[in-house]
Amino acid sequence: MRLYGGGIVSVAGLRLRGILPLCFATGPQDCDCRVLPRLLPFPRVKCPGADRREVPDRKPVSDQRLTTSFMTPKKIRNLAIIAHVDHGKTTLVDQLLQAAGVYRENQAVTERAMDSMDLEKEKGITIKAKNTSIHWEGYTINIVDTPGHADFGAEVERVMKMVDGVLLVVDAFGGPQAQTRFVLRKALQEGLKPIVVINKIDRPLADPLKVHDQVLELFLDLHATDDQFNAPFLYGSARDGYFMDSPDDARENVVPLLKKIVEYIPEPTADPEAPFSMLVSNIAWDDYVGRVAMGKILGGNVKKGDTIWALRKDGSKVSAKVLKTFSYSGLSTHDSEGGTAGGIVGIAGFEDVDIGETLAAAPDVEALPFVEIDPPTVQMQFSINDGPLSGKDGKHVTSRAIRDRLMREMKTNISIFVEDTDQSGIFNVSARGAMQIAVLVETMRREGFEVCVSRPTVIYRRSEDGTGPVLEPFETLYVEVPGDFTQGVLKGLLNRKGIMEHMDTEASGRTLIQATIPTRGIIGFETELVNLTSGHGIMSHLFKEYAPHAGEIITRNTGTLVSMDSGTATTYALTALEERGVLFLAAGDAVYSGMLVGENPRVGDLPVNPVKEKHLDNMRSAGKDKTSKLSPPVRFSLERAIEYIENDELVEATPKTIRLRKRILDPNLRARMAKREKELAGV
Ligand SMILES: Nc1nc2c(ncn2[C@@H]2O[C@H](COP(=O)(O)OP(=O)(O)OP(=O)(O)O)[C@@H](O)[C@H]2O)c(=O)[nH]1
Ligand SMILES: [Mg+2]
Repeated sequence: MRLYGGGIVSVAGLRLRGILPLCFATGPQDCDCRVLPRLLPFPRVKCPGADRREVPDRKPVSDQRLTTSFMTPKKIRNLAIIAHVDHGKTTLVDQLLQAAGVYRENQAVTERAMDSMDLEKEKGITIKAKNTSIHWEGYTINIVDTPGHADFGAEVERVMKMVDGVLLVVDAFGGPQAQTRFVLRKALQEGLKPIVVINKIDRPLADPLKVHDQVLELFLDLHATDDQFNAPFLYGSARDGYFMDSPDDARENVVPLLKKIVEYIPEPTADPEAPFSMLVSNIAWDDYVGRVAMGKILGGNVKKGDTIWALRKDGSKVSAKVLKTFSYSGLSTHDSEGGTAGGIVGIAGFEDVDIGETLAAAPDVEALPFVEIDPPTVQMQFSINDGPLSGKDGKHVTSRAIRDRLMREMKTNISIFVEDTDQSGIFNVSARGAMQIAVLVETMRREGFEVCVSRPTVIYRRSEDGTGPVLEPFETLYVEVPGDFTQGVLKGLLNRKGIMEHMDTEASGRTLIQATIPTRGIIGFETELVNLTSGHGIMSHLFKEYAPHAGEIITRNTGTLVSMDSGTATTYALTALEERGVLFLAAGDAVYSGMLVGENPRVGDLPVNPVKEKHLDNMRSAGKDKTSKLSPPVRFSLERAIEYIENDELVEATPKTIRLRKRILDPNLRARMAKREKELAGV
């Protein structure tokens, strides 16, 4: 019997806790003691059998995989599906899975099956690139589904070395958007062959031929080679399950697309006779064997028991035995017999291996080149929750736990950088956008962490010699709004230091605006756009350049109501406060001094007391209090809260609540610090 990490176990019907003949290794990567039972004392110790590293196999599920994992490169196609957000990539993968018979008859078909993370399902967007494979007409087609949101662009970058071609999906109504340009540029730079899929032709205002021309213009703009420019086009609907070579062909199924993939995407250039080599493009986790390095095998083959080398980024080389290999097909991951040149494989055995590193049969080979990853542009501070309600609903609250978690994130998420600061318990986290950091905070909340996070700031730079002016990141912003809202949106852009470059009004009445805007100005603009256009506006943006600082941007022209007392909010106090502004909390909510409880319509902070009790001078007035009706409070989503706060404020994120607070809770200290800052600024 083995129990990882101890706990309660049932032995012959008895529930026992504590000293048991258990191995307290944290997983089989630490231990494979077969000589149990062994009496080991609490606390957790390493089992004496820990040095033998052999793991029993789970049998592969189907023989088909056994044969396909050792296919020749001729019969393998590796492709990534890339597009702007929501253009239908994941829905397209659903159709390919169905066409390849992944679902048994009567089996419920999962919508957007590749969006398997909880957060992806809730938000309806893809966050992590994931791979699967299908078998069709004797071919193994490895498919990588990628995210289309700009903040997760690095997920697209990192899989570029894993594939030999891309399906560029473009919405037949919206046409190419900001992220279409970004992902296509990355694919063309890597020399990958594209197939263009004009999707959603079922939409009433779809104009596939116009979008065809727009995509060709984009190819020209991005300096595609002749071969890339002559990419095949397919038209269809991922939702309804058909693709055709021409928009007028009969709408039948996805076979024309599968045929094009096999015919046009090149077979991997991998040499089966060469020694084993692979570039690590992704890291996964297996509960039994720990870290799993995934990538495309560029030479030779690999199987369980082989000794291979990891060529680390810092130049060091370590060897390890392959504990297990995995293949990815249909909706699941399977143990495999190994992998051969051209195929995509997961390899377990290294406790510490990162994306971008090379695995090879011998230590004396050159490390394989990895793709260039764009630098992060925004930064946020993560700190321990030092508020009075700290530790009430989170399991992980210490600085060490937060630091370990952030460092772990940096290992699997190549566009996130974590740095210690000179203040203990405070870490700087840099990323591609506020949404990417918000997803990390949300994930940590769900894992039981409590953290405080600051408003995102952009990462400034100096010109190369360090003497020039301060530079800040700028983006190209694309906005589409119904014509009536144009004026309001232009005013909003101007306030955020946006400079309009191009404006076009279509016959349908839609106005397309292209502007250059500091990244600072984009933070929070999406919410403003939704409010300005009653939800009809859409926007996308793309990093453009570092340029001189554009001057101060005021994104919030309201102040806040700050609690000056701690306790429980009362109906009596909140009823009075409603006249002062919009409230963020309801009666019964816990409050502390320094917490933001509402929005003050005027700039500046107004101290208020939301916990004041009514002085009960007789029974009748006590009854009246209960009948008071309060408007429902504004409850911020995590992303909205992060964009809303100012620099002297923090978002307190715990598993159960999101609170806004002043960075300095003590009102006297806060006032003193504000005064000192003003003096320093010479105001
Ligand atoms: N009308 C129509 N809707 C579609 C079609 N394909 C996808 N959709 C819808 O478009 C929305 C987005 O689809 P997804 O497949 O999640 O798009 P995606 O490109 O994977 O999005 P991200 O991964 O977040 O970038 C969903 O509501 C789909 O139902 C289509 O062919 N026609
Ligand atoms: Mg998706």
